[in-house]
Amino acid sequence: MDNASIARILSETASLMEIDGGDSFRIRSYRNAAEAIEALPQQVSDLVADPRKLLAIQGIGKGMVANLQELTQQGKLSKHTELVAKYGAGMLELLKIQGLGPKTIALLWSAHQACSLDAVAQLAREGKIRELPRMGEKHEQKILKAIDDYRRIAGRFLIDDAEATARQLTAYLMQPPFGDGIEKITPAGSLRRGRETVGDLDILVTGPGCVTPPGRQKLIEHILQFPALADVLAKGDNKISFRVHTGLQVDVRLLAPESFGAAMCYFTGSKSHNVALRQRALRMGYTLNEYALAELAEDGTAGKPIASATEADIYAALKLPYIPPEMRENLGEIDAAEHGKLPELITLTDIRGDVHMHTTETDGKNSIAEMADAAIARGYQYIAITDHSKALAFANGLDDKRALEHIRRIRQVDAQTSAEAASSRQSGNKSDKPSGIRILAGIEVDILADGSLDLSDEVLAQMDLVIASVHSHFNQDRAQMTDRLLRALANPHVCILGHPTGRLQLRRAAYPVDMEQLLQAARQHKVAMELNSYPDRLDLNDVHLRMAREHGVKIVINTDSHHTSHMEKMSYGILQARRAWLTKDDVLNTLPADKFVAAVKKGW
Ligand code: DGT
Ligand code: CA
Ligand code: CA
Ligand code: ZN
Repeated sequence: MDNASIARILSETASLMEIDGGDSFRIRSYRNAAEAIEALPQQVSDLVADPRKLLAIQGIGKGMVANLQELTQQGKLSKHTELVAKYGAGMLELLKIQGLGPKTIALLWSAHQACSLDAVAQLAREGKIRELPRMGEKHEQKILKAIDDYRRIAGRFLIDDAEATARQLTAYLMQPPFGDGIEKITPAGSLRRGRETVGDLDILVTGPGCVTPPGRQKLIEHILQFPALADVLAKGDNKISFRVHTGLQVDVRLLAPESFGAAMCYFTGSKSHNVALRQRALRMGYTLNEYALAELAEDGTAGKPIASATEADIYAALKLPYIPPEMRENLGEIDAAEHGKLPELITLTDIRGDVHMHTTETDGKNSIAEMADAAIARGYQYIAITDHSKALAFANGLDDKRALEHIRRIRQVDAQTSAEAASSRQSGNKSDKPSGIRILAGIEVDILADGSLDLSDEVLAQMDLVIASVHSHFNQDRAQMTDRLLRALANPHVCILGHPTGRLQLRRAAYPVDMEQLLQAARQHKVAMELNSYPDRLDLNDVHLRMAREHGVKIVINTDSHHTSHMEKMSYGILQARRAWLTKDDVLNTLPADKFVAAVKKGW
């Protein structure tokens, strides 16, 4: 069982204990342990053998060790199982509703024995929630809306969660002796297309072990032992579908190597790209299915196979260049391919710097120097440190005075790393690791409710880079929010609009805003739009990114890292950029440091 699953079960147990009226001290010990494990770099399963190592982790007390041993050995926790049996799985779903905490749920349970989404929605519609202590009509409406929102997104997963499961399964299958019969394991479906969330995971496996029925049966038996597997949904001759502990469904298909390309093409989708591709095949006298592109026989069936082993073979036989998976949405890509007009999509290696990140000075977990080292390890030429401003009090945001002190410190660390790099060059250091990095002194300044900024213009003027972001008053209407953002864009110090629509995936919808007007203003004032790569955000999304590009507005792809490990999230931003057909030229942080600073500061 991985850390994320362990943390989830502990946190669910804490909430269920709270609903159950449990002891607050014990409840807290479960919550603390869940938080500690979520942030833990090592796997709990590697530590359980030695309780001292567990106890050394802050947040894990004596009472928790036995629980962790039970979780890693049994894959479940009896306290959790017992409470889920008492209240039902519907209770766990209720806990996921925005604004419904354990306290309110406990109230709904004691007054009405409500323990499912349906039951609570029903109570709200009947006006029975407003009658409860400390509740009102407003609460009732909010709960109804939150249940609606939840139902819309339920069953989808963040892209990094899906990818983590894909990696785990791949690593498991690749181990000998089974791994010997496997040549390739690839995710297909929405994950391969880089969609911002994933409904279910489609995994394609090929190799000599997938050719004969007995070989496939052995592999399927082996998959049944996958440690993250929770329950099996369907099992066939060359396919198995199951759910993992997080609730994500996984469809695994075992394929003969000669039809692997056709299967990749079919199961990568999207469905509408497939349909368009099949129509093209038919016009050319071919038929296309998950096994092959084949000649169309007189009777309409598949005749002699034309191409099937690789996707490139299939596209080539259809007289098309290879179309990258991120573009396969039937949004003009086949036409562009036919006319040789496929753009050269941006790649991760085009990125030369990450210019939105936080440090321990506000709500980050690492120092300036640690962030810089992590960026050097990624081969970046520059970063910008952009901590929060004071309106974000819970994040310990900076006022004018602290902001100035902070940029002084950033510049000091910058001077130090430059000096170290120079002396290492002089001493003829021939190591492969690039040393030295430009550390820009920036800020992520809050856009206040009226569109003014949280720090004075004098202070903002001293920054190498200013990101302006909304972190409060999300409930303004469209006109108000648009005016607010337009006012922020008009401030001459603002270089980038941070996470421009404020959505939190699977949790909070984007605030309403006139994107058309926003992009026109961005173009006029030369303010770049951020593509925030954090999987919860991915903001701007692919549709808005494409709009931005059409408006001639430049993009900056950032991670908004609050920890050195977050820098790797850049890849998810790149996927969205590719889905929007962006090239290197559309993205400012593909520029070398000097050019980037000039562009972001003085305009592009
Ligand atoms: P998801 O799972 O909702 O995030 O989205 P996908 O795209 O992964 O959809 P999924 O898992 O239902 O199917 C995977 C791929 O299989 C899909 O992208 C295209 C292909 N596919 C599935 N059903 C059909 C179909 O009825 N017709 C065609 N042409 N392709 C299909
Ligand atoms: Ca899928
Ligand atoms: Ca599927
Ligand atoms: Zn930020």
